[in-house]
Amino acid sequence: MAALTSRSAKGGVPDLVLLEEISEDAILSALKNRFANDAIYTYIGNVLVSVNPFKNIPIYTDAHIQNYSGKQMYESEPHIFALADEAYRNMRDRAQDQCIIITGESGAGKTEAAKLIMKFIAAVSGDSHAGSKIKDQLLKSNPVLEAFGNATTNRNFNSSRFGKYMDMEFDYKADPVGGLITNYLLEKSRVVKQVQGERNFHVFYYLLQGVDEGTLSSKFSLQKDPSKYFFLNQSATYVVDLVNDRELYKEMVSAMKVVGFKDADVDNCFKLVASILHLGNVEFVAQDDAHSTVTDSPALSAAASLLEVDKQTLIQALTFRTVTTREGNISTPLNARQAAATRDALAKAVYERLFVWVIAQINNFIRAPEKEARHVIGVLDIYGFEIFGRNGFEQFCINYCNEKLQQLFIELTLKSEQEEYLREGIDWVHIDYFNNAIICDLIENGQTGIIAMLDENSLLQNESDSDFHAKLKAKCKGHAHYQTNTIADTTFTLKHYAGDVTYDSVGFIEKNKDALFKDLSRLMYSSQQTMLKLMFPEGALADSELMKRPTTAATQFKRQVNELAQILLQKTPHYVRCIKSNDQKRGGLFVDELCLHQVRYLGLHENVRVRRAGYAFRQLYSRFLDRYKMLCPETWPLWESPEQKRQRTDAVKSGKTGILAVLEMQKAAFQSTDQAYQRKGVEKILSHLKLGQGEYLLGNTKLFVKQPTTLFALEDLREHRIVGIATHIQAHIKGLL
Ligand code: AOV
Ligand code: MG
Repeated sequence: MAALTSRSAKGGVPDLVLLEEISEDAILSALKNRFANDAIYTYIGNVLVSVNPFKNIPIYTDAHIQNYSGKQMYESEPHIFALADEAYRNMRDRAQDQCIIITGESGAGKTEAAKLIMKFIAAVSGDSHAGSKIKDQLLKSNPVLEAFGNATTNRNFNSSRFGKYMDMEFDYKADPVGGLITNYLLEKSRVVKQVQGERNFHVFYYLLQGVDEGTLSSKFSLQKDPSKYFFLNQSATYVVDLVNDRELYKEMVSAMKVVGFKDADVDNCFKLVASILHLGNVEFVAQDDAHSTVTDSPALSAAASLLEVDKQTLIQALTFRTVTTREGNISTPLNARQAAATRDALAKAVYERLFVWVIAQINNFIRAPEKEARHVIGVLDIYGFEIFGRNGFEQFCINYCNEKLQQLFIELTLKSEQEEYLREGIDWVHIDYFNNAIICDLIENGQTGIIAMLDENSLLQNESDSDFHAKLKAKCKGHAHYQTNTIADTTFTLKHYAGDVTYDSVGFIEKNKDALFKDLSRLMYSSQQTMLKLMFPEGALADSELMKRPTTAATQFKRQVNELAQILLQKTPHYVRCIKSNDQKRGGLFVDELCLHQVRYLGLHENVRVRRAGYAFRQLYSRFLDRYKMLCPETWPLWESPEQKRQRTDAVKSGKTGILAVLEMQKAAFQSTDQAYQRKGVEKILSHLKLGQGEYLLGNTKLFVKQPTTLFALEDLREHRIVGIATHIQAHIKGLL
C-alpha cells in the first residue's frame, strides 16, 4: 500500500479520524481549514460535524442531490445529503427504522440541517401520485410549525422555541406514505414577555404585516402597528433583517392549505392569535391592596368577541379566583398584579393549546394508516443548549434535555460499535469516556433529583421558590456537579457537560405548577368557538376531578424526554453535531475560542479517539468487491467461478468477444450472493494490494479497515483505473471500426 497516496479533500482531512495528531487543537484547526474552503461538513466516522457558515454556499442543488444519491458516505466530500442518503438506504435496504439526531447550541444550524435532510429524502424517494402529495405536506409542515413555534432571539433570528421530533413514514417500497410530529415544551412565557432585542412568536408579526389593513380591522379589530400591543412592544423589536413578515405570512397560509387546513380553520387560528394581542392590552386598576377592576376598553371587548366568550364572565375570571374549600366554593378577589398575572396565564394557555392543536391537526392530515407505514426515519431537531445572562425554568428543562441527548450519544456510539464487533466476531478494546449519566441523575432521579424536589415543593400549599432553593442547598451540597452560590442567594449552578450554568430559582415553582385557575378553563370551555372549547376539555370537569394532583410541567417534560430516548434507542442512529462559527451571525467568520468550546463539550475529541481505537470503516464484502474488483488482475477481468467461466466460454463461442463480453461476465460474477465466494474475492484484492495484516480484519460479513486513508487510497486507485479502462475501451472500439 505504500505506493498509494492519501485522497486529498477540500481544505484538509474529510474525516477527523485521519488527523496525524489527535488533540482538541488539531481538531479545531482541521475544522477551521476546511471552513475557510467552504467545506463546512467533516466526518468522525459516521458522525457528521457541521459548522454553520452563515452564508449561502451553493452545495444543495439538484445536481448535488443526484450526486449523493446511492453512494457510500466516504465516496464523496462529506455532506448532510450523504448522511441522509445513508439513513434512507439503510431503511430501504435493511428494513430498519432510522433516526437522525441533530444537536448543537442555539443558532448552530440544527433546523436548517433537519430541513435539508427532509428535502433530500423527499427528492430521492419514490414518486407515485400519493407519494408526491405526502411529500409536499411533509415539507410544508415546516413553515407552519416555524410560524407558530419559532421566534427571533438574540442568538438566532429564527430560533426554534420548541423541540421537534418528526417521523417520516415509508411503505414496503420505501416510498413516503406519511409522518408524525411530536413536540416538546413550547417556551410559552415568550407570549407575554420578551427581552430586549427579541420578538414574540413569528405568527403575531406575520398576521399584522401580511393581512391588509381593512381586513385586519374588520375581522380581527387589529391595527397594523405592532407597537400598539403590550405583548409585542416590551422589547421594542419589530422588524428583523432576513425576516420578511409579509412574505412569510403568504408562505404560512399557503403551506397551511397544502398541509390540509381548511379556510375556516386558518381563520379560527388567526382569531385566537389576535385575541391574545387584545388580551395583552387589557388593563387593571387597583381598588385597594386586594381588589382590582378591569378597564372597559376596546381591547377587552375585542378579546371577548374573538374568544367568543361572554365579556362579563371574562372580567369575572380575570379579577376573581374561585377556591374550593371544605365549606364550598369561595370567590376571592385578585389585586391588580394578580389580575395581570391571570391575564398572562390565560394568554399563554390559549397560545400553547393552539400550538398543540396545530400539530395535532397536521398529524391528522399526514399520518399514514398503520398497515401502510412499514418503516420510519425520525429527525430530531430540539432547542440547543442555552446559557443566557439569566437562566430560568425553561433553560433548566432545555439543558436537561440536551444532557439526556448527550448521554444517548455516548451510549449509542459506543453501544453500536461494540455490538457490531461482537456480531462480526471481532475483539473490542474498551475506551474510557466521560459519562454524563451522573448529571442526568442529579436532575431526574425519582427520589433525590432536582425535579423530584421541585415537585415536592410545587405540590405543597404556599411553598415558595426560596423554600425550594433552600432544600436544594441542603440536599445537593457536596455533589460534584452542583454548586451553591453566595453572591445572589436565589441561584444555583449546575456543571453540565456543555458548561456551567447558573439558574435563578425565582419562578421555578409557578412555572412547574403550570396551574390554570379553573375559572379560566371553564371560561374557555364556555366559548362558542368549538375549536377553542375543545382545547380546554378540563373546563367540563367537576370540582372534585379538578382537585386531583396535576402533573407538574417538569415531570411531564421528564416523561416526554425519557419516552423520546426510548424511541431513539429502538432505531439505527445517525448524528449531526452542529457548531456555531461565531456569535455575530457573520458569513465565513470562524471564532476559535467559541468553536473550541463546542468541540470540547460536544465530546468530539473522545469521539475521534473511540473511533480510532476501533476500525474506522467497515463494508459488506459484496459492496467492497463490487467497487474494487478492478484493482486486482485476479478479480478483474479473469477471476470467475467455473460456472461463469463456462458461460463466458459459451458467449465467446457464440460470437460475443472482446472486452465487452468480459464486462458482461464480470457483472454476472459479482452478482453472486455467495458470501464465502465474495470473501475470497476480497482477500485476493487485499493480498494483491499488499495490505498489512494490522490494517484490516475479516468479519463474518464485512471487511473492517483500520485507517480511512486506506479507503481513500483505494478510491484514488479506482479512479485511476477507470480512466485507464475508458481509454482501453475507446481504443478497442476504434480498432473495431
Ligand atoms: P438552530 O436550529 O441550531 O438554532 P438554525 O438552523 O435556525 O439554528 O440556523 C440559524 C441560521 O444559520 C439560519 O437561519 C441560517 O441563516 C444559518 N445557517 C444554518 N445552517 C446553514 C447552512 N447550512 N448554510 C447556510 N446558512 C446556514 V435554535 O433553533 O436557536 O437552537 O433554538
Ligand atoms: Mg432550530
